[in-house]
Amino acid sequence: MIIRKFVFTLMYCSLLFVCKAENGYELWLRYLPINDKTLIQKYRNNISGVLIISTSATIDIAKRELTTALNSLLRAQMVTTEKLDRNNLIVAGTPSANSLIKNAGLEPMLNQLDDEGFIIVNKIINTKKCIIITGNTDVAVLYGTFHFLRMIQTGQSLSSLQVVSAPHVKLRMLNHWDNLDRTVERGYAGSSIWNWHTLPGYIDPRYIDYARANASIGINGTVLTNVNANAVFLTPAYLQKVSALADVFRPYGIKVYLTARFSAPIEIGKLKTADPLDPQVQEWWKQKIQEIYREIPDFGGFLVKANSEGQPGPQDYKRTHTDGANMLADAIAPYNGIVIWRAFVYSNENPVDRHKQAYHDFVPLDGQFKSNVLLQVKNGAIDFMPREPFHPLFGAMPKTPLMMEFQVTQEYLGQGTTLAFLAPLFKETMESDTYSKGKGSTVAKVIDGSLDRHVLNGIAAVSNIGSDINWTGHPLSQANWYALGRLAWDHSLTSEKIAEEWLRMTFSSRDEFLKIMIPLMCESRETVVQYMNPLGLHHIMGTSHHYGPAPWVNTLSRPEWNPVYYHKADSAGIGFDRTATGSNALSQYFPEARKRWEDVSTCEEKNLLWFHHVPWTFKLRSGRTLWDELCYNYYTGASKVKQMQVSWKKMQPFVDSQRFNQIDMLFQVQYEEALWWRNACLLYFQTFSSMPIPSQYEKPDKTLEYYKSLRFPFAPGI
Ligand code: BDP
Repeated sequence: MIIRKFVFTLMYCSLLFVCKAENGYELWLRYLPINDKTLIQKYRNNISGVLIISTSATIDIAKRELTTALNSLLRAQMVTTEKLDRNNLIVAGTPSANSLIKNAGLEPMLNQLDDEGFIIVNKIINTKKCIIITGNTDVAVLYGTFHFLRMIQTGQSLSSLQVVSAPHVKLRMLNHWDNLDRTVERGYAGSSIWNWHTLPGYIDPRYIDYARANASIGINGTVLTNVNANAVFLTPAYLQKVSALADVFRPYGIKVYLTARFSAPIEIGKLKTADPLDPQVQEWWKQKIQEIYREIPDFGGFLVKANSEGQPGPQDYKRTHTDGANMLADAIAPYNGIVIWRAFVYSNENPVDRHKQAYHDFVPLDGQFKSNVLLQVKNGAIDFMPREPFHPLFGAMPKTPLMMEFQVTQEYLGQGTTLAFLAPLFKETMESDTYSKGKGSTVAKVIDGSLDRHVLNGIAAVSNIGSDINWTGHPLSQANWYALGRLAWDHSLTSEKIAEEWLRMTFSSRDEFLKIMIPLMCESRETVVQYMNPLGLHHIMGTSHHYGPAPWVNTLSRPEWNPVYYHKADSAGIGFDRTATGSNALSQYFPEARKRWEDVSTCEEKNLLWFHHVPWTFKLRSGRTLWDELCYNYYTGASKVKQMQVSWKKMQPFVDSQRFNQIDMLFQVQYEEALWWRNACLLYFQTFSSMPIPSQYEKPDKTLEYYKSLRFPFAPGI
């Protein structure tokens, strides 16, 4: 008994030791000492030190990362050397900088890699066992270094190493919707991390940590500024600030991009017009771009939101999107810069179903864009909803490289108080079959360029990063930043694998923890769909801030600004008829793709109300009526949040108290919000269905009037 007590106390103390308070700043790069004695010994037997010949700032970063990480993970002092004087060294570098690597017989493998892919192998060189981390460029070596450290952080074996890894897409980017005044549009993690006022003189160490975190997951581009752009960012004083950031990011393989406000020639250039066909305007952009490249020689290019939601653009001058994009593309081409033109275009003057507008505008332009233009398309045709069918533009513009735009910040998925692990959402879109070139023409193949042989290709996501100490506000939302990078590198990774990696590195590798947390993370987004927007409902969030439910709003001046436009509930039923009898948005999909949605009786139920207006008494596959199924989803979704909360409480022994408590409280907030969504939506839709909430469910404790009266004038992110 006494012995048992003693053992228990020892275990408890060791857990306490592991679980020292953490604020989340370290992200997935904590490098805590490995606790498992056998494992640590195995690693120590395989690693004696680091052999890296310093040749560049990037290689120095790899060296620092390897030594500090290994010293900490293995509780050892790593030898650093430039000579192969012992067994079990990590030999890292490019073949051109290190003759040991050059002569290691890796050319055939290296020749198959681009300039970012890497190789990690065991080798015997001059009778010495070693592990080689290499690639064709310094940044490839850095990516390999982070991969190698991830292997150790996640407990993988280092014998028989045969890692050959290259990114699936070229541009792997974050889009910051950050403003001059440090507010962040749709940001829920504090203010912008870019402190424009103190740049370029003061380099906040956070900029370096940001670059390091991004490099660790392969992100190689960052758009620093909001798509609702401000021309001031293109003035000399701000270009110097941007240049200072570019200097910090460069050794980490990250290029900076800016959003270009189309009317900048008028606003900061004092011209009378921004007409893309006006020679003075063209000259103005040429000069501006020259100035940018003088400051930032490896500037990536521009991201442009034009003629959408009130932003200026070429259509203001009766020109097309191609006129606008190509004018910038021509001006930036001499510097190898690119133009990323957004397809998120809808006009509040256009009465056509918003779902159809981008396709209408852009498909006729296929083949007319310059070769350094990409079209950035949101994953769905409406707007980053908790669930959307894939955008019909994917597959419909084979002559234009289409870049994916996801949203990592959770504007429509509960914002800063909700766990919604987004890898399953990203995967769902990427794995959707467009049938554009027959079966298997997945969105992933459109995006990675393999379907239509585009060399330029990419994935971007609206960032969720802010000045909060843990970067993302909700500690578990860090996983979405991580997932974006990992999937952009390799879209074949499963959500479970990504969740597991992230959880092991960010929290704990204990089986008891992972067994609960991997499924919990992976099911979390579906849970959010269930209690917010089940069965294909969409855009019924609160007006402007998009926080909480407001399906009743019908007073805004344009129809498509009102949630009632999207759910169309009436006494007959609910849902948006996008079939031939309605807006016929379905006709924009290839016939094989639309088959799964066309017929109300066979339509995938998760998208039913996206495409059909369905009677309340319609029978679903479960045998329930549509109304009962709606109730079932709202109640099940909310109760799943409760279950997540209960499961999280059991994770206390494996997590430090600071992060444990924060997440614990956030689950309580999420639960209350889930009840709010459930009650408000059902009470409102009930005014149309006139059907009772099935008796097994507890009744909403507040009235519809109460929910309608709630106001959030200071909700973040507006
Ligand atoms: C919407 C956001 C808005 C953005 C817009 C966009 O509410 O703030 O400006 O997307 O992507 O979802 O341009």
